Amino acid sequence: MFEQVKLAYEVNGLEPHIDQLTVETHYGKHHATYTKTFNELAEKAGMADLDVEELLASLDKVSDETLRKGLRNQGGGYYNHNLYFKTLSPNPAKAPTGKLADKINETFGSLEEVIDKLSKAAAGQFGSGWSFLSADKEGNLFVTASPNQDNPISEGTGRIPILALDVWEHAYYLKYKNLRADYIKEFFEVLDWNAVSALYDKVTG
Ligand code: MN3
Repeated sequence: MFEQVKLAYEVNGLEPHIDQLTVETHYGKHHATYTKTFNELAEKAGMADLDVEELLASLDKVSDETLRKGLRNQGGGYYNHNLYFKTLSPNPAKAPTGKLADKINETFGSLEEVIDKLSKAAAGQFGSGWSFLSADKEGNLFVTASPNQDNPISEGTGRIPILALDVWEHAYYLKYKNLRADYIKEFFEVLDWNAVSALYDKVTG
């Protein structure tokens, strides 16, 4: 059974940056539905016992095309939203620490620069999708964007996302309407870099 991550804050905890109705709808409806449907499909595919990252990395083993697409979309939706909601916080650390802080400076020059790259990737994603900061096992960092519910795992890169910025309209339209760039800016006001740093440490051992 793949569990939807529990929110570590109240549904209004991210106000005013991300509003209560958006969290209620996004987490309580969209994410909940991805979770439910993904569990059904994983069961059907006989993959319910796999780790979710392992499952998303082995979609090419699913021969039924409809099932494979379903797992990619629903499993990606389940996974990406777990990452999104667990790295947001009402009291976020505004900068990374330890190994991640060093690697960001080495790779991008500064925290401001990686935020700018992630923001541009998110703003430039045509239609629904995400931007990600991901890491490989050697600790290298990558900023990318993906359409739909794809991510660096289901795209077969072998990289693990540690930061996920949702730019589907359901993530911002209730408050920000067409102003995606405004939402992107506010996302970073509630992004907890401690959580991202911890994920980086986990990926890189
Ligand atoms: Mn979403």
